[in-house]
Amino acid sequence: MHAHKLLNVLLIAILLLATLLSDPLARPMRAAPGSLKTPTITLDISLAPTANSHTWTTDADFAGGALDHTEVVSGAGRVTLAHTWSPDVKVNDDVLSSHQADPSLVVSGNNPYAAWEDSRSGNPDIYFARSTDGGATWSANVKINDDAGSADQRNPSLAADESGGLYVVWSDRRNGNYDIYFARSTDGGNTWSANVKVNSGADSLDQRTPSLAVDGSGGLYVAWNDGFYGSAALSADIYFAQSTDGGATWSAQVRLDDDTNSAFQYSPSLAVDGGGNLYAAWDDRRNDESDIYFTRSSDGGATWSANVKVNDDAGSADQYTPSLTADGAGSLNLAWVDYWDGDRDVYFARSTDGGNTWSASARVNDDAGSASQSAPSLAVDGGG
Ligand SMILES: [Ca+2]
Ligand SMILES: [Ca+2]
Ligand SMILES: [Ca+2]
Ligand SMILES: [Ca+2]
Repeated sequence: MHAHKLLNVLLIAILLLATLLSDPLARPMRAAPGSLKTPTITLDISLAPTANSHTWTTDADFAGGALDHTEVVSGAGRVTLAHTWSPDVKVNDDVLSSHQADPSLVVSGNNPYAAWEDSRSGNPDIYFARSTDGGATWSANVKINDDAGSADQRNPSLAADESGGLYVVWSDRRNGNYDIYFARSTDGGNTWSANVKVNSGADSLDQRTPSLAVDGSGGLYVAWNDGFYGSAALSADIYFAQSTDGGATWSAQVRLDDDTNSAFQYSPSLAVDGGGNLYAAWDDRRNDESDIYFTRSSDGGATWSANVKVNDDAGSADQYTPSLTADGAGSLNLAWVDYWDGDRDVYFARSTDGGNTWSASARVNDDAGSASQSAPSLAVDGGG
C-alpha cells in the first residue's frame, strides 16, 4: 500500500515547552530560570531508525509568537526536512504582546495544526490555527473554549483523525477548580463544538495535563493527572476515560497507575496503535524521585497492565514529562526530560514488544553544554 513509504516522512515532533512561562502551577517540581524559549524538537525515525541517530529541531520561540531557529540534527549530520517549521513564522495572529504558550502540534499529511494557551483576552484561553502550506503561513486564530467568564484554560492536547476530524482536550477552571474539557471540529478547525467535560471524579480536586489519542475508527481516549491540588495534594494519580460517540459522552474513569502508596503521578502521555492497543506513560515519584512509568491496555482501556519503569538509570536523577507514540508497525517510542547528568536533557527509549521491555535510555539532544531542554511532546504521522 505504501509504494513510496521511504518518501513518507515519519515525523515525531517534540515540543519543548517553557513550563514556567506557560503555567507556573502546572509544573511545581522544578524551576527553569532564564528559560525564555519554548524550543521545538522534531525527530524523524524514518531517517533515523536506531536509538543512536535522531533527527530533531530545536529552539522554537513560540512564547514570543514565532517558531524559529529550526535546526535538524541526526546521527548522519544535519538534515533539513521539507515540512519542518520555517524561520520566523508566527502562528498566533494577535497584535498585542499577550502571552502564548504551551503549544500542542499535530501533523496531518504535510500540514501542521496547532492549539495553544493564549492570554490575549486577559486570561488563559485555548486557541487554534492551521497551516495548509506546510507551516509557511497560518490561518486566523480560533478560540475553542466556550465559557463566558475569565477562568483559566491551559494544557491543550490536540489530535487529528485520518478523515479530517480535529479534537482537543485541555484543563479548565470554569467550575472553580480544574476539570478536563473536550471539543471537536469537523470543518478543519473553523468552528468547534460545545465544550464537554471529560472527567467524572471528585470535582473538588484538580484534573490537569490531559493527553488525547484518537484511533482509526472514531475512538477517543484521554489520560490526565487527577487530584494534585486537592486535599490529596501529594498523591495525584493518572486517570483515563474514553468516548465512542465522538466525544459527546465519556466513560467512567479508570486509574492507570498501580502505585500502592500515596506517591505523585503526573503528566501522562497516551497513544493508541492501529490494532486498538492503548499505551500510557507518565512521570512517577513512587521511588521518592521521578521516573517514567508505562502501562498498556489490550482491551480498549477496560484493564491495564502492571506498570513498568522505562528509564534505566540506577541513580536518583529525575525523569519527567514523557511523550509517547505508537507507530503502525508495533513499535513504541518514548521521549522524556531527564536530569541524569545534572542538567535537563531529552532522552529517548524504544520498545518493539508492546512495552514489556525498553531499549537503553539514549540522550537525544547533543548540546555539550548545560542548556536545559524540557517537556517533549511526540506525534507520529499516519505513515508511521
Ligand atoms: Ca479563559
Ligand atoms: Ca475538578
Ligand atoms: Ca498517586
Ligand atoms: Ca529517576
